[in-house]
Amino acid sequence: MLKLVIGNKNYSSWSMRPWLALRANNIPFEEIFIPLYTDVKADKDRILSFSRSGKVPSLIDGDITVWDSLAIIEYLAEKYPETRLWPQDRASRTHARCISAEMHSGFMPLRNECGMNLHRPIRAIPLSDDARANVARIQEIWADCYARHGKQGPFLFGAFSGADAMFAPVVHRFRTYAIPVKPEAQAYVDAITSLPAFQEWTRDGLAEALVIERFETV
Ligand SMILES: N[C@@H](CCC(=O)N[C@@H](CS)C(=O)NCC(=O)O)C(=O)O
Repeated sequence: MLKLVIGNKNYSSWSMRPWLALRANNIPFEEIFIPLYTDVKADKDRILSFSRSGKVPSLIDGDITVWDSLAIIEYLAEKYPETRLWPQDRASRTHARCISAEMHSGFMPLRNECGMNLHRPIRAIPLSDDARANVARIQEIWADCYARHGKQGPFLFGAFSGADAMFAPVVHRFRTYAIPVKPEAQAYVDAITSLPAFQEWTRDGLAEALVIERFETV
């Protein structure tokens, strides 16, 4: 069976992505949980035993290890083509890959200022101009996808795709930091928050007792 190595569901937005891709598609997997940011050497060594990057997530499929969230989604899309993790037509698939890569490699101001923390009381904070520009760009992406594919379903490309797995964690950040969502992007936020897999991850994350003080100051 596939094994997915993940970190704290409360804090680890990168772990959430492949977990959602698997769960939303009912692909069975064993979850290997390693607490992050504990400063316990044994925890770090355990992560390193799965991936020399020292980071989670990692997917283990027999003798194949995939140690990056987007690479895992690519791997799953190849291994399970019936899941349609990428859209069928080339133009939409390219678009899905572009926005996924944009999310994967960018939006650092928003990420740095609004770390994922599910149990943080919902409260707005002042955002830098750069983070506000990130918020605007993300909503532009959602609204553009909705205009193109909204008739096919509520997700970015109609049905749930790898792009949704990539963007779902940021929906949590919008919620936790009370970031206002424009009406044309709201349908997408509603679709993600209604997804059973998203709700399951959120429930699990909220139930986690592990608190990492340095993430609790924002
Ligand atoms: N590019 C990687 C980034 C993974 C990453 O930064 N993971 C964080 C958790 S969200 C991590 O493992 N941090 C542990 C550490 O730095 O000790 C991916 O997308 O999978």
